[in-house]
Amino acid sequence: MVREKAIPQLEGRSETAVKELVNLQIQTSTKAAAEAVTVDKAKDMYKTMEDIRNFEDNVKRFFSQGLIPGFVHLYAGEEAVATGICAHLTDDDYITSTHRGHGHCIAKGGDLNGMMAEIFGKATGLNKGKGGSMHIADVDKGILGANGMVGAGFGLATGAGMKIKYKKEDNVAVCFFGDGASNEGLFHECLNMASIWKLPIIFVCENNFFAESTPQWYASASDTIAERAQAYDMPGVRVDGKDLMAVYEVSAEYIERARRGEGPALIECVTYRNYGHFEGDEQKYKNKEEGLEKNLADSDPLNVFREYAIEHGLLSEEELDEIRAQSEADIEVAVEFAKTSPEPSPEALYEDIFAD
Ligand SMILES: Cc1ncc(C[n+]2csc(CCOP(=O)(O)OP(=O)(O)O)c2C)c(N)n1
Ligand SMILES: [Mg+2]
Repeated sequence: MVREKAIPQLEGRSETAVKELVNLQIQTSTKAAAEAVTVDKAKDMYKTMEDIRNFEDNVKRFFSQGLIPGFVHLYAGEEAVATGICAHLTDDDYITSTHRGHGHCIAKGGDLNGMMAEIFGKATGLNKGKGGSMHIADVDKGILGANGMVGAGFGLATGAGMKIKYKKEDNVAVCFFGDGASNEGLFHECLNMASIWKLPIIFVCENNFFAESTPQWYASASDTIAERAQAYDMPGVRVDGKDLMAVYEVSAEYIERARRGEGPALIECVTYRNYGHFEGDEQKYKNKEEGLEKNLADSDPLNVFREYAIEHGLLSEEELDEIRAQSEADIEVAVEFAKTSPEPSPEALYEDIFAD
């Protein structure tokens, strides 16, 4: 049967049509989520979002001062996605990340000092300063690595899912990926394989509507990424990725389902990146001043959560401010650690090349 598309493809997509697309079948947080979450969990999650934001503000600043080598892709604006998902994970669960990976690693428990030093290219970095922003990994925490190859995380997460199933563990693998990556071949191969083998994998699409400068409504044949799940016989759900409690609430169900051995799911989180594709991007393709993109850009996940927490009596404004101050202090320590750490020695070039 040929489905009548809600949105015409390519140049037929007007601003109004695209606006409908952004809000299509989107789930937002409910009051029940405030009753289900503990105060400690709410505090932890807000601290994580603040850590990501403060961490990145500093990376942005020091990159512009020439203190950070290499390339930097900032996650700011998307904090609620990594935080809401990783809040359900332990060190024994796995995540695969992307080129925009700082938020994933922080949310999965990556050490802030080690991460900042890694980005500064210092010997004390999580990966001895050899990986930098795009290759941070901490296997002991289940962080299988940020990744410069768009879509490569699908294969890694599927491998992790196979390992969990083979060893009869009750862990899960979470694969974070972008809207652009969803048009890579590996997306389809891995969703298919995960489904036929009922692997415990949660595919989390961070739909920020751009792959570099290409809009999702231009490049994608399907209106939503979530609807592609149908083709692979798994649940597909679309959630407001600016709304921490919505991500937390919706993902809980699918992560539990995967732990029970009932197979994978696809969660599409609708979000937006605050900055350019990379630091230095002029962003001429964006329009944050009006219409659709203004709405996305104006909705700040940290503020959305603060308002929710106060409105539902979860946390007071004073408590939220205290957490913000603690986060700023922690990131200051991380920056100092990174700045004062030594560079890797020239001999280190020849270490960690071959396995024993
Ligand atoms: C296999 C591959 N193709 C192309 C690129 C170049 N590239 C780097 S990031 C990117 C866009 C990715 O967009 P998306 O998946 O939506 O992630 P986002 O940057 O929005 O987080 C592209 C095309 C790459 N690094 N690897
Ligand atoms: Mg994108």
